[in-house]
Amino acid sequence: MKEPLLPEPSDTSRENAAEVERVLRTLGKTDLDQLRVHEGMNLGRVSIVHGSHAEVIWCHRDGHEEVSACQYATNLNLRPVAGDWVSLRGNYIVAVFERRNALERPDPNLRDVQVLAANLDLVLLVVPIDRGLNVRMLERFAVMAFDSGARPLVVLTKADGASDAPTLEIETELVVPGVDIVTTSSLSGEGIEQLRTLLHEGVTAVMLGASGAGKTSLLNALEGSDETTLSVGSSGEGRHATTTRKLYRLSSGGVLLDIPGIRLVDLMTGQSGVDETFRDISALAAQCRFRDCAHNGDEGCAVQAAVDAGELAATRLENWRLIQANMAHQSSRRDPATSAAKRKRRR
Ligand SMILES: Nc1nc2c(ncn2[C@@H]2O[C@H](COP(=O)(O)OP(=O)(O)OP(=O)(O)O)[C@@H](O)[C@H]2O)c(=O)[nH]1
Ligand SMILES: [Mg+2]
Ligand SMILES: [Zn+2]
Repeated sequence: MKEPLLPEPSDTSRENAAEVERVLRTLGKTDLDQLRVHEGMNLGRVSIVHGSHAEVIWCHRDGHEEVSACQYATNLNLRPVAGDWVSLRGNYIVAVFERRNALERPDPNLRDVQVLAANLDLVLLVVPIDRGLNVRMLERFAVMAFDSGARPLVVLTKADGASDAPTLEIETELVVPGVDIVTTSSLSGEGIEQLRTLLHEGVTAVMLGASGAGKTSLLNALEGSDETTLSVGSSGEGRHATTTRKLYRLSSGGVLLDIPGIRLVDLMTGQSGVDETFRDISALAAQCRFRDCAHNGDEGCAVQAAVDAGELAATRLENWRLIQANMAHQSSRRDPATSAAKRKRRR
């Protein structure tokens, strides 16, 4: 029998590595997350960010886990967000691992992109149906979700208050073709078990929706927890019950990020997300005579022809136009050269 060239690791260190891996899995680590730390450092995942420090759930080398408020090392490579994997030395975050994807929107003052959450498998588009379906909102959220690179999933909420949920589900399918839909009620418990099944170990999900859509209520229904929710005003909008982005570990094994409601006007859209959300229009556009067809009375426009033939809803094209206009507006505001040029022209 040949002697092994290298000594086998001792049983205890093997066990501990397995225990560390087990803890990281409960934090949502997947095979896609390549996390290697240097000697003397520990691995963790950011659960909440409070300005100058972050709460990190992390794992000792011996496999026991801890939650610490961590400061940022000087020259930290990235500003951490909820969902980030980090290297810790003591109570300092010394490195943020490269993100495999991220949910983003522009900074409210439009100077920079704001990262809402990182390293996601699912983006739950949380949309209430107790006052019918807000198609424009769903479209915007879908575009944002597709742009993140994670898989979108529609979660219709407040089904207990909906007049005709089955019809609204069909309407939803037409807005986001090919995206799965779960209809829920945090009040009656409808759909909650189905959601639990989807949020198994290895899945990190973030809830994207307007304030008052019922995101935190979903979390409470899933976990039997008691996080703050607030009633919705007559406009249907909530009052920002949730004010921080926070990562929760679910009893179903998955990880769920609850974030404050997003206002429709804050939504950023990217072209690839628009193309995914409006797959019907993208497919038709390939048949237009001109590659840069604006589908707005252009000669040989296949999209307009489909509307005329009753094969594509005119409102669908109208919404597509609105999103394109909004995108152009946002990118011109983001790009200082364009804004300067505009200001000049206005003078
Ligand atoms: N009838 C009914 N009401 C619901 C349901 N889910 C949530 N609500 C109510 O909707 C209101 C807003 O719910 P929240 O869970 O706070 O909404 P949110 O999306 O977390 O809102 P923000 O934290 O502000 O972004 C609360 O008054 C909830 O009781 C539901 O399934 N049915
Ligand atoms: Mg909330
Ligand atoms: Zn066209």
